[in-house]
Amino acid sequence: MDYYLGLDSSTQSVKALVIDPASGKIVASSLVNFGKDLPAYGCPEGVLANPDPLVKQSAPLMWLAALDLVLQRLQQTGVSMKDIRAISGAGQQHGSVYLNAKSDGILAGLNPTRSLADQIAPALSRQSAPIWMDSSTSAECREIETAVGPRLQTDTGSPAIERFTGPQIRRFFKTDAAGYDCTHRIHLVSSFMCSVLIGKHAPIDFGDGAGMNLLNLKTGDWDDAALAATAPGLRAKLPPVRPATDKAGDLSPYFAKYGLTPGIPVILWTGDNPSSLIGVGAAEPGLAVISLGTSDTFFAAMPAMKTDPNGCGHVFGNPAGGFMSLICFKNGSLARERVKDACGVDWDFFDGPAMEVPSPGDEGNLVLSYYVPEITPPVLTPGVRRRGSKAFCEGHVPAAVKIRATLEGQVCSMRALSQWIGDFKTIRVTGGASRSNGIVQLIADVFQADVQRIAVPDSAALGGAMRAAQAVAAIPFTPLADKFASATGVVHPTPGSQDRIARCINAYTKFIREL
Ligand code: XUL
Repeated sequence: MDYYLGLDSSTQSVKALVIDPASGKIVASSLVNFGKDLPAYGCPEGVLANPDPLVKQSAPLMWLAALDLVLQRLQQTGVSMKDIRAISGAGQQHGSVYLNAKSDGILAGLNPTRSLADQIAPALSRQSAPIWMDSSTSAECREIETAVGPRLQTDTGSPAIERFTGPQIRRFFKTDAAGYDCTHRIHLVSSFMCSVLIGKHAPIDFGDGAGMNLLNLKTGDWDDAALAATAPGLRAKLPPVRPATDKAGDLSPYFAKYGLTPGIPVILWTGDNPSSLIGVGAAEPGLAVISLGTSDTFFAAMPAMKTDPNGCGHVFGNPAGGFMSLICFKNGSLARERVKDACGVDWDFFDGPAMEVPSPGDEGNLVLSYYVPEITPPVLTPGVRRRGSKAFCEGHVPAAVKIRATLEGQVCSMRALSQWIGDFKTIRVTGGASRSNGIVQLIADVFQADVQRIAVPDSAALGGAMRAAQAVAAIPFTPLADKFASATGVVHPTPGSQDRIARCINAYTKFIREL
C-alpha cells in the first residue's frame, strides 16, 4: 500500500488526511480544534485576546501541540502509518513565526520522549505569531509602498496589504528592534510546520511566498527593494524560496513515535489557498473556486500573471506551476453567523424562507456587513452599511429579507470585485457554507455560472496529500483530482434571473465604490 499524508495548519484547527491513490479513497483523517482540544493556550478561535481589535495574533506553540495531537489521533484511527510514503501540507497564509539562532540545533535534535511545544519553545524569538486576520499595519504598508512605488504590486502581485508578512515584519522591527535583531529565521506558518517535520529550516514555496509583499514573481526571488523597505538584514533571515513541488527534506526521526517511517520525503508546504486549488481539482485555468470558510475566498489558476487594478486582489504561485489569483473576504462566515443569530433562525432558513422573498437588492435595498475590518474592499472601521428604504435601513423588515440581503451583499461583492480575474462558466464551491442550497443557488445566479459542489472535507489537507503523491509517485494532478475531488452535483442559474442580477450587481458596485 502506498499512502500519502496531507496536513493543514489552519486558523482554528490542524487537520490530517491520508489518501490511497490506488483505490481513490481517503483512508483516514484526524482533527485537532484549538478551542476545544487545547484550551490552555487561550486561543478559542485560534486568536489570542488583544485589547486592540486590529491586532490578531496566535500561539505557534499551540500549533505544535496540535501537530503532536493530530498525528497521535491519526495513528489511533488504526491506519497503517508505516504505509505513508510522503507528506506535505498547507498553512493559513501570511502568518509568521520568528526563531532565534538556537532553532537549528533544537530542530535537528528533537527528542521523541518530549513534546514539540516544550522543545521548540526556547527557539522562539517572538512568542506570538501575527496571522492573516491582523489589520494593524496600515502605517507600515504606506511606508513600504512609498519606498517601493507601484512596482510593489506589479512585481510582487499585490500592493502593500496589512495582513501580508512584509508589513508584519516591519511592525515587529519597529516595535521590538531587539527581538527582530535576535531573530535568525522568519518562517511562514507553512514553512515553519514543514521545518518541524524535517528537523531543519525548510524553504518557502512560491505559492505562499507570494503572500508576503516580498517575493518578486517575475524573478522568483526575494525583491531587494521590498526587503530594504521592510527591515534591515531581512534577506539573511528569510529561507530560500522554491517551487512547491520540491522536496523539503526527510522526515525527522522524532515522528517515528507515531508509526511514521523516518526519512520519508516531506514535500514543501504551501498556503491553504494554493493547496486548495490543487485539492479541489482546479490546478488548470478555466475553473474558479469559491471557498466559504472562516474567510470566503475566490480563486482561480491564471493563464498569465495579471494584477487587480482595484488593488484588492492578489497573485500567488500555483503549486502546479504558473500563477493563481485570489481575493479574500474576512467577514465570510462571521457575517452569516451574526445575521442568523440576530434573526434567531437556523441554517435551514437560508435555503427556505430567505430564498423565497423577492431580491432586496433588486428593490434597491443593499447591505454590506463588516463585523470586523474587511480586506475586500479594504474597510478598517467595522460596521454594517445599509442603503435603501427607511424600513430596511432601520431593520424593520422580516428575517428572510435581512438574511437574503446579507447573502446578496456578500455574493454580489464577490462578483463585482472578482471581475478583473475574468468570467467563468463553471465554479466549484467548497467549505462549510457550500452545504447550503440557498447560498449555492445564489452563487449560480449572481455569477450566471454552473456551480459544482465537491465532497471534499478539507481541500487544503487533501491538496497536501495530492502534492505529496504527485511529487513522489509522479501521479499527475488531474487523475488525482478525478479520484478525490470530483463534482457531486451541479446547480444551474435560475432561468430568467440574468437582468435582475445585473441590476443588483450594478447597485452593489456603486455602493462599494462609495465606501
Ligand atoms: C488569504 C487569506 C486567508 C487565509 C486563511 O489571502 O488571508 O484566506 O489564508 O487561512
